[in-house]
Amino acid sequence: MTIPKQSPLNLSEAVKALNLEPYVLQLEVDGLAIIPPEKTGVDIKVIDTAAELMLADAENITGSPFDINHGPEKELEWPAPPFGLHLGDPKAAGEFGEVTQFQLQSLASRHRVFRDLVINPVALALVEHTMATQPLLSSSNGFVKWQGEFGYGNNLGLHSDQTQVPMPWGATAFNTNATWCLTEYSKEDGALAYVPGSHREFGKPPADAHERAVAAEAPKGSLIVFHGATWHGAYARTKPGMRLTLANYYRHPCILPQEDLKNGYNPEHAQDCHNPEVLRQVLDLDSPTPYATTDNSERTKFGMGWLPHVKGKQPHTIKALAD
Ligand SMILES: O=C(O)CCC(=O)C(=O)O
Ligand SMILES: [Fe+2]
Repeated sequence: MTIPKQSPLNLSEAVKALNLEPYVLQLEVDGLAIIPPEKTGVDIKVIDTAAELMLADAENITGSPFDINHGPEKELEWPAPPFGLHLGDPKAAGEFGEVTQFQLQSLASRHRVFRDLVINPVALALVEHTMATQPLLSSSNGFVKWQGEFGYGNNLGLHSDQTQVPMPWGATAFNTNATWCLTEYSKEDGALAYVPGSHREFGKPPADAHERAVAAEAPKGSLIVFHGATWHGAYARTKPGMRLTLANYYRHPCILPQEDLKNGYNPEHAQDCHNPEVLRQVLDLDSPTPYATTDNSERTKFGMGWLPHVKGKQPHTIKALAD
């Protein structure tokens, strides 16, 4: 039998070299794989540093210090209903109690530690497997969560991340999430909820999908990779302390990014990581599209192809076509 080139059954050299076959199997069967800390190649000190950096960022943004064993030290108020997984239900925040979660965005711009996790070879190899092509980064967000009834409601906020992609979906993921657990990650800690095998249902979760959900429990430092079609949400945190995760969210090249990395990324940051060449590729900084049309002089340099000019002369700057 010849396996088609695009088939996810093809194992890449990276998957083989890193001995990731068991996690590929989990991804294929369950749509989600949990990679334990000793297999990620990331020292636990790096995980602790990432957690500290996230807490410092959380304090910067809210004005309240955060204690990993308790949560925010000051009372927080929310100027607007929080953006969450119960979109379309503005009453939800009130219904599910005091809000005990928010998101930190653009972490790959904030510190080298986050960038190094974006290009972690284990994460990239597994994400690449789900997409059967080289993945690009869509966004890099931190989830900051502490004890409270606030969750995503009875249905656990189950959703697929690639919901905006038109159906029919196939085996190839359009988005894949690689979440780093920066703290212990049990159901009581407020872990991710997911429905094993749901990526093979190729669609949105039905109303009773939560009955089949299980917790993605994992020790601190683990990496959880899941296919964009896998139904997932999260459990509320029922014990004291904080749950911190770094959710690095990747995209197939045919999908738009959530963060405008191409135009917004500081090129100096792209150099400041363990492999600048790979980071530039994953951030898609050097691709010819989308090209800018506002600065005419740039068009001669960065067009889709080369533009000819009169032999021996400098290229003309392209002028506006008509005034
Ligand atoms: O951890 C959570 O609360 C949900 C995470 C989620 O839906 C995501 O990262 O796509
Ligand atoms: Fe999600």
